[in-house]
Amino acid sequence: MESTMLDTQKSAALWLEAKDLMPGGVNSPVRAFRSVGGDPLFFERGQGAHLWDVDGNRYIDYIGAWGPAILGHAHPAVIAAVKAVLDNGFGFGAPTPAENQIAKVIREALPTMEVVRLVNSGTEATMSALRLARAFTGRDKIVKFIGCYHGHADMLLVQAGSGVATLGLPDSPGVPAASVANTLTLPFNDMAALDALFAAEGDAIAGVIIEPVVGNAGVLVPEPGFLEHLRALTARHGTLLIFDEVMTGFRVAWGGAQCRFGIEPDLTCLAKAIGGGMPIGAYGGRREIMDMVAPAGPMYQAGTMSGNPAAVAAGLATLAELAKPGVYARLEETTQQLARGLKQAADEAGVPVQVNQLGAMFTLFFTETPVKDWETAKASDTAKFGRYHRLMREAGIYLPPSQFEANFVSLAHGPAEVEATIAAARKAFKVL
Ligand code: HOZ
Repeated sequence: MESTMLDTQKSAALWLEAKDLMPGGVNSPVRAFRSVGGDPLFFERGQGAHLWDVDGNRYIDYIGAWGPAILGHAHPAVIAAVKAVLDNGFGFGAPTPAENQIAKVIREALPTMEVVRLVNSGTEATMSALRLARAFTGRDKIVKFIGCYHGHADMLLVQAGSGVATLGLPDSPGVPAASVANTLTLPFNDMAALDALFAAEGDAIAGVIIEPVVGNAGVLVPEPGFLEHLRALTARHGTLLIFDEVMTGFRVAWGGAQCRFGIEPDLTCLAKAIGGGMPIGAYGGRREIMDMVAPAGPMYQAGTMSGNPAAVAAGLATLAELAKPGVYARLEETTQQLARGLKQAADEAGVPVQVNQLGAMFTLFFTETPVKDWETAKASDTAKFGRYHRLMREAGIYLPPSQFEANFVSLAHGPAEVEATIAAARKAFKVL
């Protein structure tokens, strides 16, 4: 392992303590750096595109709180909006005007979400959307794609991406066989497999859930026609199409992946960016489907913290910034420059990589073969990724600690950050 030049003594001491206090020392698995080596850093503060660890080292951040920090950390408008509501109390377990406002903004951006229910996380959103698909269709089977991660509800912990894939875990113990008996899986981007499954079981499938641009296997971009075909097939069989836009919503475009690709899902799940860093989630869709949700209808789903004023205020302030003209063109341009620069630096050093990018998300895979699904993603050289991660960390670039996660770029990343990141990568590629 490369020698550590940064002084990270305070992080090291905290890590020692954390390992005794929390499972694996963390509150979410990939944070433990198991697949990249080295000890996790503890952070004190974030500002714009930067993070500072407890030892005072500064990093350019590409995790972005795993997606929510699309404006950069501690954006003044978001801080001010949250401060403004805190004096009035943290939540009342009752309706507030701000909930109407955020539902209107979401519907304006993603018109397929005619009716919106706020929840507290992406996991809650996907879990509820699938219950709703089952309630609406009266069918039990659901379909997910291999390498997609939709949170940690029992029925979805099957061939999942993100931390499950990073740690190479089998389908999780504690999930009863009965909970996943109706979960069918398919390879992403494989139209023939999709056709075969629907020919055999289409009329028994309640819903298909998909990350329209996958972030949780690293970034996988849908091949032309794949999402269109999925839409047509699900419509023909009366199966609901659920877009998990927890990562892509308000990130790859103002209207998310569905707007970018011109596809109308029946239900959509959101989280991350719509809370600007506060815990939030949402699911929504066609009125006739959402009318099944209690108390409008019989499908039960509830939450004490749902729509809490601080999260909604942070979300509204974030969305107001994202609604400004030119924002998405800027995000795209910055991310493309970064992706191109990293690829060029790797090519110059003779290191085979693939860089998948769409909107403000990208992944650099250490493999010669184009990456289009989980099979091709997992062929990446994860040991090399680990070395790259450590070298970049030493150079002050903080990347997601897994080959199978997306890098998130924010509006606070500019030419200086792009240049510094490519320069660090150029040095890293030379010694890999
Ligand atoms: N599973 C999340 C990323 N895909 C990680 C969340 C976290 O550790 O905060």
